Amino acid sequence: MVRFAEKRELILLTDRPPQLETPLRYFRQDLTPNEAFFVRWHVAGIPTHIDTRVFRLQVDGHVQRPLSLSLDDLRRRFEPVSVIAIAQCSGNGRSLFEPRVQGGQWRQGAMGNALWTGVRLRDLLEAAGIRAGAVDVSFDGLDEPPLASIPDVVKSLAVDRARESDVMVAYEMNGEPLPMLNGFPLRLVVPGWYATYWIKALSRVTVLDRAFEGFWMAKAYRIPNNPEGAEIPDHLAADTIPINRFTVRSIFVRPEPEEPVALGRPYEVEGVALDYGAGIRQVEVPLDNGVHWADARLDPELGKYSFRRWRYRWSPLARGPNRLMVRATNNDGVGQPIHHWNRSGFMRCVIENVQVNVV
Ligand SMILES: Nc1nc2c(c(=O)[nH]1)N[C@H]1C(S)=C(S)[C@@H](COP(=O)(O)O)O[C@H]1N2
Ligand SMILES: [Mo]
Repeated sequence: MVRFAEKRELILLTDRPPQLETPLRYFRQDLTPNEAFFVRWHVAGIPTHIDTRVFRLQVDGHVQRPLSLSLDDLRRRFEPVSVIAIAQCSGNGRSLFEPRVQGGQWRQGAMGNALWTGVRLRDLLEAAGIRAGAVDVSFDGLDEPPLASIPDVVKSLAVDRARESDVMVAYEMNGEPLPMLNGFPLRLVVPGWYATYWIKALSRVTVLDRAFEGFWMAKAYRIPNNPEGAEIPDHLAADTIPINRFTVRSIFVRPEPEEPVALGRPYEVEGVALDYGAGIRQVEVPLDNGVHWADARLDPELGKYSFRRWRYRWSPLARGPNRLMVRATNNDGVGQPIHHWNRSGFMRCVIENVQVNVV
C-alpha cells in the first residue's frame, strides 16, 4: 500500500510511473470515489502542475478552423453533458491469466465507475469543422516520455467513432475536478471502450486525413481479431486489430479471496457486472456444480455504461474451502466463456470464481 497526492492508500504496482490499483471493497459503492480510483500511466514524465490560466486544448489538423480552447471556453461555449461510465484498463485481471503473461499484474481493481461531466467531442469537432476526407482523430496528453526512444502516448479513434455522441472531453469526475493523477484538467471519455483511449491531461485533438500510425495503435494494444480477443498459447493469432470495446464480465467483490466465512450463517455475496454498453440482463450463480444456475439480484441500472451491481444470499453449508462462481449475460445475449486467454492479458472475460474459507 502507498499513498499519492489526492489519493487514499491504494495497491502499488509501480511508483514511476504511478500505477495504483483500487482495493475491491470500493466496488461496494455505485461510484468509485476519486481518491480511490485506480491510476495508470505509461511513462514517468507525467504532469504534476497545470497553470489553468494558460492551459489550452488544441483542436487542429484536417479542420476548417483550428481551435485553441481555454477551460473557460469549454465550459461557456459548449453544452455540458454527463454520463456514468466505467474506466477499465485493458489489462484488468491480468495476474489471473493462465498461463501467466507479462505486463502489470493487476488483480480486478484496474477499473472504476464514475460520473463524468464535460462536453461532447463531437461538438468540438463541429466547431472546428472536420474537412472532407477525414479518417482518424488522434489524442495527445501532456505527459512526456523521459527518453526519446520511448514513443509518446498518443491514441486514435476512427473519425466515425470520434463523432458519436457518447464520446466526451471531461473536466469533472464525480462532481469534482479530475484528480491530477486521473488527468486534470481534461480527459477523453470513451464509454464502453478500454481506458487506453481515455487520454488524460488531454491537450491536443488532431483530425487526420490518413490512418494514424503511432506506436500505441500500430504496435501496442492490439488483440486477436475476434470479439473476445482470444487466442491459444500454442497458436498465436496472426490477424490483430486495435483493442476496442469491453467484453462482458462479472466479478466478486465480497467475499474476497480466502476470506473466512461463518458456517451456516447467510452471507450476502456481492459483485459487479459490466459490458460494452448493451446493458447487463442477467447474473447467475451455480446451484449444483453448474448443472443449474440461479439468478443473482441486480441492483437498479445506473446507465448502460455503468457497473451493474448484483448480490445474492449464500448459506455456506460445508466447512473448509468453497469455490463460488458467477457469470453474466448482456442484452445482446452475450455471455462469458469458460476459457479465455491472450498473450497480452487483455479483455479478461472468463467466468470468475473465488475461493473462500468456511469456518
Ligand atoms: N496521457 C495519458 N493518458 C492515458 C494513459 C497514459 O499513459 N497517458 N494511460 C491510459 C491507460 S492505459 C489507462 S488504463 C487509463 C487509466 O486511467 P486512470 O489513471 O484515470 O485510472 O488512462 C489512459 N490514459
Ligand atoms: Mo490501460
